[in-house]
Amino acid sequence: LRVKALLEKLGLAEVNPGACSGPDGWITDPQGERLVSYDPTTGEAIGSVIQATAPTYDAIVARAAAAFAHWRTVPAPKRGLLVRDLGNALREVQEPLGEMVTLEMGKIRAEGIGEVQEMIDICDFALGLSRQLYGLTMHSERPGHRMYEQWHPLGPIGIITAFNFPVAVWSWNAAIAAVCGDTMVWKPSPTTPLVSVAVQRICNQVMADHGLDGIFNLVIGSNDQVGERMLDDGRLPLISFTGSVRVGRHVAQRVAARLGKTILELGGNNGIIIAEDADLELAVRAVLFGAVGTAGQRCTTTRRLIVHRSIVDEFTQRLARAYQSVPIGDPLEPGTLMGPLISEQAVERMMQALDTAQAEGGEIVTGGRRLPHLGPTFVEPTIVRMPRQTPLVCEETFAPILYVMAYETLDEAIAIHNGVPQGLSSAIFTLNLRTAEQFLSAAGSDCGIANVNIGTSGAEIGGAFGGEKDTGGGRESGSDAWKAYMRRQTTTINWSTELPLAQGIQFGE
Ligand code: UN1
Repeated sequence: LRVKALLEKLGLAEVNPGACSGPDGWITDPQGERLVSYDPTTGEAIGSVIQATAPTYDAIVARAAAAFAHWRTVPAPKRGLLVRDLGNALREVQEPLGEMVTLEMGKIRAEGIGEVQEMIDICDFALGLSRQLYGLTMHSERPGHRMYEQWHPLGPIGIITAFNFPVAVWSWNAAIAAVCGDTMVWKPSPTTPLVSVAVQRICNQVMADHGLDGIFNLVIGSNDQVGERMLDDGRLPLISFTGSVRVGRHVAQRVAARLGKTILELGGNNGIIIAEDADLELAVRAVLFGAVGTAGQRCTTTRRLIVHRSIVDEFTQRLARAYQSVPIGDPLEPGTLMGPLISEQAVERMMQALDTAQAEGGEIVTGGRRLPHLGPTFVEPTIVRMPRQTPLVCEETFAPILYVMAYETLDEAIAIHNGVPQGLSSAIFTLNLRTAEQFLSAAGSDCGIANVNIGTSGAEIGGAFGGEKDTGGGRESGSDAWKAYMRRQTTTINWSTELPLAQGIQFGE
């Protein structure tokens, strides 16, 4: 009953048209295959959509390209108003949309609503940004010349998102891209089609209110019919991809083959160093949120703890007690702190990782079991004490497993910390200024995000979000991440009556 009410509030009650956007209505492919969305908590089907086939994909990109021809000429501050109204529309549905994220993805209600808050925040940010797409002015070496750079819209862009932040990651891209003058085509995760339909419906309304269409477009479809075509589609100068390192590598190569641009947000294997002088109370709380929050399914989830040998036993015990009191269950129930994993396969992968961990000398400190009485997607959050950073610890397993390792010197801790292929988020807990600054120095953390006395997850939208190495190098969201969505043009204007050449070259008389 509750589900029905939720679907009705979001206009999803009769979703079957599903597949694609279009302000003049949804396109249903007669040949499209039905995609069912399941509630990971109960395993029940929530609804289904008809997926797009290649011809519909083509039509949607053509629509985005046609809309771009107009949208790029609208002044950026005016483009900001569209995004302002998108943010306001999201405010109105924050609760039901957040609950829908919870229903379809399984993160707890507070985090579902927090995800929509992240969408609202980025719309506010983008509105301000629409008056701040600054280019630099340079002093020309030639008299009577002026030199500057301007930022132009890039084109229709492709956005491919993952299940774990099914709508917020879209919004980081979409809100910024829209004020930058780009139009876009969104391919959501096949696991979370309904929230994307809900968001597209909101976009359609906001576009219609502004007399616009074709700026925000949704295409739900298979990799074969949609995903791969996006990678090869010369009409999309930029593909922003969030997902695994394995798929990200493929995306990077395919898009690079046509000299397209990518923004890659791939895996993380985020570590926290706990120094001997850390505020342990604070650290326990931060690790708990970082490692157990979202059932360990954030890119920024804390997966590794590197603890000073003198406190590792005590800290691990304190943390284990906190783990044992985590309420696990229905993510829509108030009080629940951990919901299900996204699928039974995810549970399977977690159990395999735990077997490997033990084969590599690890000891399970707490957790490690499935919770079949709650359902096949429920597990205990797990702490594994590792003798060292084994090959398994260097991998990202998208589940609530935390590996604990001990260190003696800060140099050793940083070496362990940086000794994995990924480089997204990192943190240190210390009250010592020198220790903190060493961690933040050029010889410290090699990640895109480095925190002191805060955990690895839960970044604000105002900063640039992304990471190095296998994480893919992309930056999204705040700071100057907008530049990736525009093309830079360097301009020199000669207002003199002479034609001096740069570098003092004399050519002819
Ligand atoms: C992700 O897991 O894909 O910093 C993104 C965080 C969130 C975003 C996570 N703001 O944890």
